[in-house]
Amino acid sequence: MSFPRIRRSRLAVAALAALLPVAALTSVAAPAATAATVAAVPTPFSSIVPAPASATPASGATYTLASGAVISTDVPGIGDYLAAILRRSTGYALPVHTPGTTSGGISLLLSGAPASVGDQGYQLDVTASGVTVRAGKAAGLFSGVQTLLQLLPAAAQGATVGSGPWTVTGGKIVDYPRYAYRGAMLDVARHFFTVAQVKRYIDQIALYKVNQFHLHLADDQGWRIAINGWDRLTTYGGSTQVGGGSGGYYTQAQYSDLVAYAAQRYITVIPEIDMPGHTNAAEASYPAQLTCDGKAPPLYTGTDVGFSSLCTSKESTYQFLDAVISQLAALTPGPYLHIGGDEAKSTKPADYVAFVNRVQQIVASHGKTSIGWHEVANATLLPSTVPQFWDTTTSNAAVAAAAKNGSKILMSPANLTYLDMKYTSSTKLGQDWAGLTEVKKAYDWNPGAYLSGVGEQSVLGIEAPLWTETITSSADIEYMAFPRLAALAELGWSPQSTHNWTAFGKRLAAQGPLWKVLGIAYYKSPQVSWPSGS
Ligand code: TNX
Repeated sequence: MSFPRIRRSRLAVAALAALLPVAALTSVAAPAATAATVAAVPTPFSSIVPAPASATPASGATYTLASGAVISTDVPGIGDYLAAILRRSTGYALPVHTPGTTSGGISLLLSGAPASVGDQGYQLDVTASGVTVRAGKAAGLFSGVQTLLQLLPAAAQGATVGSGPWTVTGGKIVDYPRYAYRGAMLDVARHFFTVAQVKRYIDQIALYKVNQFHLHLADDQGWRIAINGWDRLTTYGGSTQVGGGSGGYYTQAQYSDLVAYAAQRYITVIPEIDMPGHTNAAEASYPAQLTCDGKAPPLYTGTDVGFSSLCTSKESTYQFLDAVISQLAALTPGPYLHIGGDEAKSTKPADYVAFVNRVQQIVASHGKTSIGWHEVANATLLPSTVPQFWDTTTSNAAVAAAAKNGSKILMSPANLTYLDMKYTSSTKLGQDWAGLTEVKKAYDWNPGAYLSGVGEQSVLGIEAPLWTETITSSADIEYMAFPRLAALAELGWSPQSTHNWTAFGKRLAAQGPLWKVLGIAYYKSPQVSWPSGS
């Protein structure tokens, strides 16, 4: 088939791919598409990822963004965010105003939403005259904007001006999350990623209403965040990575910039300093304070785990941790600091328990709540401390006891949520110690009924970690994260009643054209019927 007018624009072709029925794209004899054909097939509500709590299309009604449209908003930052995306792709001026001065166009309002949407949900109404998103809080408004963006043609998120029309399915959506915490983790310790690379990933996770971004900032291979008064952590401890490259680190100003960038997308950053194991880089930098024998181990560029431990019996270890934790707390507006705690195979069990008990207190003394990998449940947890379950089993006595004691549990079973697991045995990147994880497997489980003794009410949410022993570029990140991150984001947001692989597979397929437009190097899982051209 031929699209003479737009033949040279890959973005425009991708936009058409998003909108045309699959048959039209696969059949050689299909007639050339016209603007009218395109406009007749706006993205249906059934394509939205994560699936909304409720969505009612109004048959026949659509809204088409006009060149003179105005964005009216109670939250200027969200209006500006949406306008910046749509100005690039539509070429329209899209001025952003406070509400009340105009009608029609796009309205983003902090009034009139039903109470059922809570702090993170929204209501979206699309009529022929305009689009209105209503929410109780700005976070909900931002989620509603993501839904609106998905309902527009994929080219609406493109980097260059497309031809439109920019048409949205009419109807009403009332939507809110199943879990308050929907997270993604990036390991910047095994391989370092620049601020620009991290921002790119933050932009991508925001598309799917992920609202927590966990940064794994220190491990055996590198320390990646500047701590005042402890310069060697970064200048020496941050100077390498897996494979022996030059590593890197964030200044505190760069970290704050990431926190602010995430906050503009209603994403909370959770910094992790892994301890008492996974600490070779710190020990190599400050052996007198942090190792029991005072000797510096060499920097480490391999991928083994479990060989390092802070000296839990030295007071200087806790003075160091107080400096690290107080500075991270001051830089981090969110409530959580992650204290690691996994695979401390070189720490005696009794020392581990005493260490975790004490570190929890240090975190609390700086006004923050601890998250730790689930081994921390072997210590005496504060009820506010959140164990993050990462094992491949479906029962864990210590985690069940923590839940019984009032702790909320964060669910990251490695066999289902680890984005560094290979999809199939022939996946070039990644590991397979927790199994192979195709997208259907990542989707097909129920976080609220998975771990014995940890029911729906005990689940804080779900997180998808991406460990980076084998991951070195944004394309690598994207290949491992997409499409699985979208599946996990849906598990965190959508009601269990929407859970259905067949329907989800279709929703996922509808993301292909968007990922193409955004240049996301996703894995084209054969379990999904991706539209041709996407
Ligand atoms: C286990 S899971 C680890 C990480 C590795 C990961 C690789 C967990 C809390 N620890 O140190 O990077 O496996 O998949």
